[in-house]
Amino acid sequence: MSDATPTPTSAPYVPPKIWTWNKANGGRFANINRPVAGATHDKELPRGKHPLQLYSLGTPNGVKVTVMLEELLALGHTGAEYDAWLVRINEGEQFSSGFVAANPNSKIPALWDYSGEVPQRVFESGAILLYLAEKFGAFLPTDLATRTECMSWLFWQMGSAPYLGGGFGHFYAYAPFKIEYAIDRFAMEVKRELDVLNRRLAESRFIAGDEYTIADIAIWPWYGGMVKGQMYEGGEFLQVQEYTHVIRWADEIAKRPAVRRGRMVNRVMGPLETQLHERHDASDFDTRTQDKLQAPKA
Ligand SMILES: N[C@@H](CCC(=O)N[C@@H](CS)C(=O)NCC(=O)O)C(=O)O
Repeated sequence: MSDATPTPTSAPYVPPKIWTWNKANGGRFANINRPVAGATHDKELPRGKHPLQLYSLGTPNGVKVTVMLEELLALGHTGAEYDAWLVRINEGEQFSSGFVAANPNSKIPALWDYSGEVPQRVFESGAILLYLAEKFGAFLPTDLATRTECMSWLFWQMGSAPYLGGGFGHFYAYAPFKIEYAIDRFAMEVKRELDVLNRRLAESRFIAGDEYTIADIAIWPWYGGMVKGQMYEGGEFLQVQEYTHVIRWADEIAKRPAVRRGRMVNRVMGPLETQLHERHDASDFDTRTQDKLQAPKA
């Protein structure tokens, strides 16, 4: 801990009249977090040969999109061929002028689609999934009732995951000191969310019904990872083994070849043979044969 890192004191914190930015707040991402938007430096994004250009990182939000693209390719949609470029968010690459043009919110994932007359940017992982599902007519049910169920769960994920990541994950794993109140609040909420999913998956094979959809693709990297004990080292703390239906669903999805490929793309953590930092062609996976791909944890 540096000298600038605040430590908890017994005196209760009283917010000042006007908030000021404490640049050295000691948090894991203090070096990149800031209270203003916009670019910090001029740099264009690289562009490859395919119409779809993805700028991302292998986090749960990034994995949603690479899984979707690999699933589309597995279905035979050759128009879903893509270049995936790595954005190192811990080095502030999301604040380049090129990235901000793709996503004014400066967060991965961001996509440019150059297939039309006018290039289309898409940001927010849920919006990217929906865009690709509509563009290729896949993983989005066509009957109104199931489509609506799928959309409800997709938006549920977009609203709920920040409690898991920004709330529980941040205060349990990343904050410079443990705050019981914050950990309690978010542990309770995440357990409630896991129970919501567990009850749904007790009655349904996939999230929206019998079909695998973008709702599964959105929820799996977050809550599937959580119940498999792969996030924040918080599995035992949250007793994730209780959510047996979520585990059954997570295991089934993890076995899909497209999911196993998609989770490798832009990944910078874990065993080297599970990382494909950039992806420009299907053959990029060849150096890592299927049997070397990380098997889902049992
Ligand atoms: N709601 C956004 C969240 C994206 C997001 O939080 N991305 C994180 C990585 S998972 C990020 O880019 N963080 C960089 C930063 O906050 O500066 C989405 O689903 O696309």
